[in-house]
Amino acid sequence: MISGMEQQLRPLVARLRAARAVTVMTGAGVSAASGVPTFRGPEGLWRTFRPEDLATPAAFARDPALVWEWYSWRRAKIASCRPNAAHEVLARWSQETTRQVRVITQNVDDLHLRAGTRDLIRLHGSLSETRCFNGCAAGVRPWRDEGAAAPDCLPRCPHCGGLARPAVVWFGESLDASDVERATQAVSCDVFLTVGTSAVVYPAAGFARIAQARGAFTAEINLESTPASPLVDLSILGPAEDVLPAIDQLVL
Ligand code: BJW
Ligand code: ZN
Repeated sequence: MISGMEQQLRPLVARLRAARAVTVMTGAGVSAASGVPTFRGPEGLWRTFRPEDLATPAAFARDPALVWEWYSWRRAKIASCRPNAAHEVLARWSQETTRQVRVITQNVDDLHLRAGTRDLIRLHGSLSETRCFNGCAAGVRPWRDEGAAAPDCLPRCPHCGGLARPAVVWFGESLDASDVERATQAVSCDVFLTVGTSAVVYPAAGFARIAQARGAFTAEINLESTPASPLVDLSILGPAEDVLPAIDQLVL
């Protein structure tokens, strides 16, 4: 007896079995089951906090203590989170030697890395790293920093003494050129799968369409429909932490 879900997954499973190169792009929905808040939706961060107050260079220049307070709270939150079944499946796929599976993430938590994902492409940086806000040459390179910032003693760049900032990509900022280059290469694949992203933030939101134009079979796994749903070859509605393990079992 074939379940409804299995029936729905069949076209994707067939493509995954035949694929030599698979690219998976993830968003906040992949980490939701681990307890990391998403950005959009009923429980999302942007319901309570305004991105223009917290996630732009202008917001940091205006009130660095407020921005650091928010990021310190989020650092503390992710410290208690663990990778879930979705991260684990993707980590295992990335370690395969028979086909190439590349993972691109928009997530700034470390859960893909902690699950063991190889050669992860992190488009929006890392919540656990800090870099110079002053623009000094040496401080461009982020350093590991998982601590909380004290409002009266904000983190400083060890190279120039200027203010340091979370090493994430804010709205209006360019993504790291080498990450974009790696992602652009990864978009050339046989199967391009997006998981747990609202598909509204660019350039990431444009990758599925580019992959499709280059001949990839495209699929989306998400709790709800997104602007990408009508464009992809297959849209699967469901939680990533259930759907990815189900696909993993069927592909075997
Ligand atoms: C589940 C689930 C479960 C829940 N299972 N699913 C072209 C067109 C229009 C605008 C632009 C454009 N190009 C650039 C822009 C401007 C801007 C942009 O895209 N704006 C749009 C919002 C309109 N982009 C930028 O500014 C980017 N920079 C850039 O392009 O530079 C060049 C440039 C410079 C100057 C001018 C113009 C161009 C940078 C974007 C940086 C995004 N930064 C953030 C914050 C990171 C730091 C931090 O964490 O604080 O990144 S914003 C936030 O959104 C975060 C995320 O990575 C990103 C994407 O969110 P994501 O992952 O999709 O999460 P959600 O919450 O939106 O969705 C979760 C989904 O999961 C939901 O659908 C749920 O249903 C689902 N879900 N549980 C499966 N269990
Ligand atoms: Zn500096």
